[in-house]
Order: sequence, then structure tokens, then C-alpha cells
Amino acid sequence: MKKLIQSLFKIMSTRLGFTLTLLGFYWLKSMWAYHVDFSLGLETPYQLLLTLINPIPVSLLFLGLALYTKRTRVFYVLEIFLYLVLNLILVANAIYFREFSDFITITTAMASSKVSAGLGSSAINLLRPWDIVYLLDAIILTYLFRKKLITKDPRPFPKQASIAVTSLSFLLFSINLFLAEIDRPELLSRGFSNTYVVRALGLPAFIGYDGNQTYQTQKVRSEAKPEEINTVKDYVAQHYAQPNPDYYGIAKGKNVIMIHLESFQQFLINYKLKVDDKEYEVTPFINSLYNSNQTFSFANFFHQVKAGKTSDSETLMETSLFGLNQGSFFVQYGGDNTQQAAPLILSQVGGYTSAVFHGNNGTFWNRNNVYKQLGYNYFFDQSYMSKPTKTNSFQYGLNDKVMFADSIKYLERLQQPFYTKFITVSNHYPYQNLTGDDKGFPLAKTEDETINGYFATANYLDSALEAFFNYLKASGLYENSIIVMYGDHYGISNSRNPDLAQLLDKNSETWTNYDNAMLQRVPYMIHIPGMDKGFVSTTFGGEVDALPTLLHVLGIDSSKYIQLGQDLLSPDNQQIVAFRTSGNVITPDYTSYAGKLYKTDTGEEITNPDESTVTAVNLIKEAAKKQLAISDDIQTGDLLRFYQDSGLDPLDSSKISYIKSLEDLKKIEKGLGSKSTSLYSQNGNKTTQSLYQAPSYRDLEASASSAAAAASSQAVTTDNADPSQDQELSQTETSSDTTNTPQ
Ligand code: GP9
Ligand code: MN
Repeated sequence: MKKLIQSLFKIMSTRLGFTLTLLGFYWLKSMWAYHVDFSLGLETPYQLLLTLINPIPVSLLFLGLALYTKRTRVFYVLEIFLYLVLNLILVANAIYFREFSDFITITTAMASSKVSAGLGSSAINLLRPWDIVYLLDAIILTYLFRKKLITKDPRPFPKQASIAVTSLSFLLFSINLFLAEIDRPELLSRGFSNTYVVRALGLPAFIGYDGNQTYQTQKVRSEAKPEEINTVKDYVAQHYAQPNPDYYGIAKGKNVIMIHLESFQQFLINYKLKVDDKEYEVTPFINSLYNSNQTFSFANFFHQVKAGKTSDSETLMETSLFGLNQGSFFVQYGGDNTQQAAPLILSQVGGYTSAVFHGNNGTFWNRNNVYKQLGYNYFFDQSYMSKPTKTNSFQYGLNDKVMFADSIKYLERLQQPFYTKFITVSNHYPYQNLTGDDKGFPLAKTEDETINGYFATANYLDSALEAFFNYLKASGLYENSIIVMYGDHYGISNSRNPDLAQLLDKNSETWTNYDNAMLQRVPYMIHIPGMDKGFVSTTFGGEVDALPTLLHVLGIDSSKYIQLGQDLLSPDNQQIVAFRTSGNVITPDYTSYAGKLYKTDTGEEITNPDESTVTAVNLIKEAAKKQLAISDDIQTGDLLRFYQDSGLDPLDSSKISYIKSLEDLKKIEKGLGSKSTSLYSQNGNKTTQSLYQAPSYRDLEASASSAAAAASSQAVTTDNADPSQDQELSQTETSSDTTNTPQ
């Protein structure tokens, strides 16, 4: 044993040995940080394996640089310096993560106020006794050198061997990148979240990734000139659609509750799933809202997202601007750009308090930074809710019923009027995540497992929504609120649609791109309790049109803001729906999709368009192209920072913190005393949590139209209690399709 230790010290006394010793220490400290300080949300052994590998390649590259030096002193000083840099990054992030649940990016580091909040005077408070671990290496190495157990090596390391070390680090990095792409395709192009990148590629590589991202975005931003906003202003002035006086201000002053219906497509509305000769209404509750005269419902409302999926829909719905042609706007720009989003406008024009509720980790899609830029006062992410377990959650977060239940203790504390957003997740790919009693709804019987599960998770979402509405009614919030619901994007990607065809009474053989285009419709509903002017509108529109529509219903003039959509209730609406993929556009007359042209009402393909058709289609395409180009200029040039005519005060997002939200809300309540308008105060300072009840299993009898359903639904439930469904499925799928993004 003694011999072994002695030979180990001998190795450590060589230059390469010393380099590898530092690498080893760095690896150990990284593992400590990964598991103690960062919440990386590791879900699979594969992801764990990636974290074991990923600290090595870039740190080896870095530390290996010193091997090229000849002089002893230079080698050791440089090596220790490089090692200190790596450690500084690690420890600074470990401490920063405690406050911000995110990693330090170049932009946050440059916005000094944010970093000083995390690492300045309060940094001392963030230190923990076990942080001593980060100093153990220094103690051990100093001891070993002092006692001369290890010594300096005066021999220069051969140049060829140094090159070999550098090459090895590149090779290891390529392997790491390859393995990471298997776990999450398009990791670097779509970004998802900083946590995803660190989890897959390690902290040093994240710095490089972030540096490149920042360089790319800053380049365009710094070249943008204040005059560029003028072209935007002209476009908005020409494109603005006057509100319809019949509906303007119809919901003035009401609370707004946005409900994000994950992956929910329009075809689910009023749809009945046939299984073994019985029919099951998939979303009976949402259907009742859709068909009610208390709801403005839109039958031809299209999602307009691309690779940023959910995050793109949030950008569209709340800012009336598009996401990017590549990657996610939230990830690349959303945390820094000046924005004029719904929460900010409503707070300044209508005195609204705003909050988001979401059962996933707050870093996903960079939300924890972006929501501050949107002006959200509060963000209740998974950290505010139940601890996720195998049965109450899956990889995208807590089940919807749990999310709603856990939100109430915060919702009831918000001052009214409020603008809130609930982001559901249970109806997310792979649609196999329901467990236990929640698995009540029958599975479809196609060749495709993904399609088969889609109806059951949509039904679950429907029942979660019903439970939440029941709570709103019981607590009295319902009468003072409007509830806006929207599907964010498709749930079944185009490559799967031929298998879906049979369930839509279509033929997979004759399935066309027109059918694909029509499946990009998602619901949009504005439910206004007590109002009776509701109807199902057939106006063609998209997510970009939602915000002006909503503002007008709330009686807020949208003409002062830079919004690229048009009020869907306005008679002036032009009904040109631009998809984010250039060239894809839909109007009531024409559908141009994936390079083909169709008549929108019949689906008939136009192969030889006459002159007037060509002219009409070109005009539409130009209009769509223009809308996207204006959006891209605004987003990549951060042009709203130059816009002075909105009447809005600039937002200081560094003043917003999502760390102690409940305490903050209680303080506000206390300060206001009898003037507090929170539901909790109105309820005599008593909680309303017990008013939320969500039975996990909703009897299928109501949704099955066959008389024999009562008996058979029981059988269906047992059939579905298949333990194999609980298995974790891969969170990704690749698609050969170019118009849809892989899920
Ligand atoms: C995750 C959720 C899903 O928090 O919103 O995002 P998506 O994968 O649909 O873009
Ligand atoms: Mn989504």
C-alpha cells in the first residue's frame, strides 16, 4: 500500500501527472457541484453517464495548454492559474445557482446588478458550511508540496505528447457531443435550457456555447440603428385592425386567466374516439366551453411556432411577435430584449398583478429570465409545488391536476385584478405518462403508440381543467375573471399523420399536405362568464393575433404598441396566416404548404394556377413574408428599445425576483390591510385551498355514447392498467419531416 502511494506521488511529481491530478480534483469537485449545488434534473442513467464524462474534455484541453511551456516556473504558475480559472467558474456558478436556479451567462454577468444580487454583498449569506469541499484540493496539494511528498518536475513535456493531449481532448469532446445529441437531438440549435446544456456537455463547454450565442446575438443587436424602428412603425400603422365596437371592453377590469393547453390540436374539439364500437367524447368539458355563448371560440386559429415550440407560442401569444426562424427566441433573446408583453401592458394600463404557474423547472426555455423581461411579477415553478415523484409527474413536470392544486395557495394571495398563466404539461409527447387511476380513458388502436395515448392525456387535461373551473366557481373568482385557453402547437407531428388519418375518417393513402396544414389548427377561446355574445368564429388567424384580440376585449387600445397581429374579432382582419416556415401561408381562399398550393375550402390541389390566382397567391405570400421579416428585425435587433411612443414606463427587470414570492405577496397584503383585494383577504383571511377537488378518475359513462358503455368502461380501465406503460420512454423523437419540428 505504501509502495502504491509512493508511486502515485511519483506520478504526481511529473508534469503530466500533475496536470492529471488537477483534472481529477476538478472532476471530483464538478461531481460535488452537480449533485449538491445544481439541480440538473437527471432522469435517466444515460444522462448520469453524460455528467460523468462531460467535465473532462474541455478542462483537459484547458489544463493541457500549460504542457506546451518549457520553463518549470512558467509551467506550474500557468497550470495553477488555468486550474483556478476553471474552479472560479465552478464555484461562482455553484453559489449563483442557489439564488437564481440557473447558470451565469455572459449577459447576466455583464448586467452587473443581477450578478451583484447573486454574488455581491449577499454572497456571504449564500455560503454553506459544506462549501469547504471546494477548498480541499488546495489544502491537500499545499500539504503534499510542503512535505515534499510531491515535487516539481523540471523536465519539459515533449511537444508531440502535448499535441497528443490536446487532440485527445478534442476527440473526447466530439464523443461527448455525439452522445449528448443522442440524448437530446438539436440540443445546441434549440437550446432548451442552460441546465440541459450543462447536464449534457459540462460547465466549461457551456461557457463556450454561451459565449458563441452571445456573440451572435450581440453582433446584430449592436449594429441595429434607432431609425430602424420607423419601418416597423409604418408597418404597424398600416396593418392595425380597428376593434369591433360590439366587443371592445366587454371584459374590462376582469382578472385574466390564461390556460396553456399543451400540444392540444383543434381536431380534438367535439371529437369522439371510437374504440371497439363505442364512442368516447375526448374533451367534454372543453367542448362545453367551446360551444357556449359565453365564449368567443375560433375554429380556424393556427399555431405559428417553429423550433422553440411552447416558448414560441408564449412569445406569439403575449407579445404579438414571432419566434425565430432558428432556435428559440426565449433562449437566445428573451432574457435580454426589451419587450412590451401582456403582463407589462396590463400592469401599467390596468393595474394588474401578474403570475405564471408551471409544474416544470423554471429554467426550461429560459423562462426564469424571460418572464422578468415580460414583466411577470411572480413565477411559481416546480420549486413552489409538490416534490415530483414517479406517479405525480413525468419528465416535463407535475401532472396538471397537481399543478392546479398546488397553485391555489399562491393564486389566492394575488391582488386583483390579476393576469395569470397556467402552463399545463400532461398532454405532452410521448402521451404515455398517466399512472394509476388517471389512466381512465381508452387508448386508440392505431399502429402508433404516440397517437394511441394522445386522447387519454387530452382527456386528463380536460378533467383537470374542469376541476379548476369548479374551484373558480366555488371560490367566487369565476364571475370576476375571463379565462383564455389556447393550444400551443401540434401534438401529433406531420410524419405521424398518415396513421392518424383513420381516426379522422380519412385515408392514409390519399393524405395530403393540405390535411397536414389543417391539422396545425389549435383552439383559441376567450370565455367570459356572464357574457352572451359568444359564438364560434371562422375567421382565419394565428397566435400572433391573440394579444390585440385580448386587449380589445379588455378595453385596452392596442394601436400604440408594436404588435404584428390583428384583432380576430375586428371586421378589418385580413385573415392571412403566416406560418413560421417561409412560404407556408393560409387564407380562407388559399393554402400554400410544403411547396404545394390548395383551395382552402375544398382541399383541392391547384396545379396549374391561372394568372389571377398567381397574382393573388403572390400577394398573400408577400404579406406573410413581410410580417415575418418585420418580426425578425424587431427580435434580432432588439428594436423595441428604440420605441418611445408606447406610453409605457421602461421595465427594470433586475428588481423582479422569483425567490420568496409567497412572503412578498403576504407583505403586500399586510401593507394594504383592508384595501387588499386578494381572494384570501376577501375570504376573511382564510385559505380557499379545500375548494379545489380533482377526482383522479372521471367516470367514462358521461363521455361514452353507447348504452353498454358503463359496463365496458370498467373493462377498459382494467385493460389499460398495464404496468409497462409506466416505463420511461425516450423524451425525444426524430422526424424526417421538415415542416414540423421533432417533439
Ligand atoms: C416544458 C413545457 C414543454 O416546460 O412547456 O415545452 P415543449 O416541449 O412543448 O416546447
Ligand atoms: Mn408545448
